[in-house]
Parts: sequence; C-alpha cells; structure tokens
Amino acid sequence: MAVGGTGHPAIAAPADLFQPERTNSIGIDLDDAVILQETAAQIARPVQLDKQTTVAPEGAVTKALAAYPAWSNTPLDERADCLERLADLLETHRSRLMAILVQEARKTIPDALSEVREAIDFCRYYAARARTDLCAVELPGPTGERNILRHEGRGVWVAIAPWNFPLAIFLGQVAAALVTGNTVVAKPAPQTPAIGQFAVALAHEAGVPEDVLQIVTGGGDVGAALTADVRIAGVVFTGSVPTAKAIARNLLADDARPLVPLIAETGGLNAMIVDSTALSEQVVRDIIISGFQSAGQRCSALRLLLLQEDIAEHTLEMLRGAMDMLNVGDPADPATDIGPVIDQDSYDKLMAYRAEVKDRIVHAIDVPAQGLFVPPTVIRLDNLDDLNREWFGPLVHVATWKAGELEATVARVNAKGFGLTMGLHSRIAGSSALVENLARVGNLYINRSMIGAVVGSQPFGGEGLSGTGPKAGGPHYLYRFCAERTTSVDTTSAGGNASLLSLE
Ligand code: UN1
Repeated sequence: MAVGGTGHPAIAAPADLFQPERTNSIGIDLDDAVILQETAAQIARPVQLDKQTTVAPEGAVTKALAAYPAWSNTPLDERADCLERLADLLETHRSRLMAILVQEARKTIPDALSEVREAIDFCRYYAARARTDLCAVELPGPTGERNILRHEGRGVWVAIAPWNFPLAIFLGQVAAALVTGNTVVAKPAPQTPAIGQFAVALAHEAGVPEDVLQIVTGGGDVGAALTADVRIAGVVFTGSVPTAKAIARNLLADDARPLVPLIAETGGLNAMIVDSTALSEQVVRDIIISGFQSAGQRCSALRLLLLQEDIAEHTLEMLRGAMDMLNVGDPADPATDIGPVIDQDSYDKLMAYRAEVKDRIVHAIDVPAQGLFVPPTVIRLDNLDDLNREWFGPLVHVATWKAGELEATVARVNAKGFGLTMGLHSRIAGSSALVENLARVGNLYINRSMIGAVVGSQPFGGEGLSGTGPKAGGPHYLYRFCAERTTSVDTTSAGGNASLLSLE
C-alpha cells in the first residue's frame, strides 16, 4: 500500500521466519471429508471435565514458584522443542479438539478448524521467535568493558483466557509465557474449561512438567484470587474492559507488592468505513464475514458500519439479500454458517437490547426458535453518539457519512476510545493513506474483512480501551514476558579477562 505522505518511515521487508499453516482464519476449505467425518464421530462422544486437574489458586502458585528455577534454567531450545511437539500433538488430535470446540464453545465446524490451526500457529511461531530473538547479545560499549543483554523469565504468570477463543488464545498466552522461561497458572473461561484441560494435558505430554503449567478452573473469584497473589510476576488477560481494570486494580492494591506487567487484550467498537468507490460485492462479503461469522463473538468483529451516503441504500439492499442466504443453526452441522451465542446470559442481554432498538432494525433474518440463536441483525444509528459500547453478538449498527467527511468520520470513531480493528473499503489511494494515518487502531484492514488476523503476519491487539499491547502473534510479544537484564564488566580490572562474561 502507498505510504508516501503519511509520515511513516520506510517499510522493511519481512523476515522469513515462519510460514503460517493456514491462509487466514476465515473462508477455509472444508472439502477435506476426512476431517469432517472424524470430527462428526468425535462430536458423538460427550465432553468430560477432568476434576482431578483442578487445584486451588494459592496451591497452584506455590507449586509454580517452586518449579520456576528449574524451568527457567532449562535451555531455550528445549523449551521451544516442547512447543513444537505440542503443535504436532494438536495436529494429531485435531478432530477431537474441534469436537470439543463445537460442543463446549458452540463453534461452527469451520470456526473450530480455524481455531485449531491458529493454536498450532501460535505454538510454532513463538517457538521460532524465541529461538532467534531471546539469545543473549553483546551490546557495543566503551573500550575495556563488555555488556551483555539477556532475556529471561520473570517468574509465575497468570494467564486468563476468554471463551470465544478457548484454545487459540488460551494456548497463545501459555506458549508465550512458557517459552520465555516462566511457569504458568492458566485459568480458562468458566464456559470452556474442558478444551483448556485437554490443551494442558497435551502440553504435559509434549514435555512441559506438570508444575510448570497448571490449570485452575473457575469464575471471576478464582481470577481475583490468582491476580491478588503477591507472588505472581505478571498477568496476561483477554476479556472485557471492566475485568481488565479490576485486574489492574488488584495488581496495584498492595503497597508492598512488586510492580508487575499486565498484558490485556479487551474489547472493540470496530468500524468499517465504506466510500462510494468501493466494490459492492466485496463490501457485502466482508460485512457478512466481519459482522456475523462466529455469531459476531470476536473482539475483532464489525460493530459499526459507516456507509457513504450515496451508496448506502444500494449496499443495504445487497446486504439484505446476502444475509437472507445465511444458514443459522446447529454448529455441528457442516452446512451451518452461524451458530448460537455462548450462553443464556449473553443471549438474554443481546435480545433485550434488540427489543429496545426494534424500531431501528434495518434487517434481520430468521433463526431456529429453540436454542440460543440471536438473529443476525442490522440496526440503524441516527446518531453516531448513540453507540458507545460493544455488543458481543451478531448485531451490526449502520450510519452514513457525506462526501468530504472521511477525516471527521475517522475522528469520531477514534473519539469512542476503543482502538482494536478498523476497516476501510475504498479504491482511492489518498483515502487509504489518510485513514492509515489517522486511525488509532491496532489492526487496520483495507478492502478485506476485519477478522481472522494471521499469526506472524497480522499481529493482533489494540490500544486505548482495547488493550495494552504488545500484539499477540507479533515480533514483540515475547519480550513482554521477559525480564531484560544487562551485565556489564570492566574487563581491565579483571586482568583483561573477557571470559568473565559468557554469552551462555
Ligand atoms: C478475540 O476475539 O478476542 O482476528 C480476538 C481475529 C482473531 C482474534 C480475535 N484472530 O478475528
């Protein structure tokens, strides 16, 4: 894309470090009849929770602390080997993992397959990055001195994962913390404990010692107990803004407590801006994917569609037609495009909001009467200021803007304070450069859908109310899990013995 005139520095060619297994987490090829058959057979087996693996938060931190010295001294290559073996095991158990995702997280089969692929990508990517990025390096310095920079583990990390990516985000957090030499107490979301338990069992099978990675299941009280524990060295969290803030307060509550990092990835109020030069078919396809795939239950999902006035009616007409073709139903059926939402609570909140705004519904489609199916819905916004929060479901709000208002429109989206994803559909190079320059989001998608960030290619994460960074699946993520330590030696006073300092 053109970057001239935006004030960005030149773009360096990407390092050929890692090739993701998949092209992206949407639009996958489901012709693989074997996967479908295997997954269907697995779906017939009930999901079982392993009560044995569940321990109390305090005891888990105690064990993780005791396990830390040996794990942090385990050579980096051996830790990376564990992640690669885990990736292999995830491949071997792909159909079972997919079946649990369908049953427990109510994922459609395509969503389940792409999530397993993303989990594999995270393990392989962080293993590869760790091998190249975490080696000790010698830094330049004055004559007679040597300076060595090392990246080492910090201690015990608490990893708190969401139910919407209970395998990929769960393992992404865990893999990053482990490979950098930390021990981990992981808490899956209360809606999705079984997939977390299976993933942890596979990690143990891959060679991660049991006390190095433990799982503690439960709700907010368990998360609060873990993050209130003054012995932990960091928290990595994906979930809601209020929970992220509660964790931050917990980490600061005790004056005597060490300062520790919080890596948070939270919500978004993600807008797609469409101008009159955009290709309508492409726009409609990308609205459907971004707004309704995964029943809109992705923090990257489209929430606010901003159509240039001249093309609004035409685009909405086409969108109605495309929505009518969507198949909402049983996620275990391979023909299903959109499944139910995660639980009754989520269903009730979304349906109550829909009832509140029923006079502004532009279009909605029929869904099965039984089950937690929220109809994919487009809702008119008369005023952009009327939407200031994220609705985590298949609800897309639409508003219009006038020619000449592109800059002001981006500014109004920025002003909402979130900063996760933004989409632009335009064939004007100057407009994409302008939006690229102005948008305060972690992930800007131009002329494509706004979901399905590819590990290693599209590091994912936002700013403002959307999170702290660094971005998951990106080249700087691992560093945040590390303590950075430099050692400087005066080699003259040591008799010129440079070997006092090793790069080991
Ligand atoms: C989330 O919903 O918490 O880009 C993250 C995507 C996914 C990440 C979603 N890889 O849609």
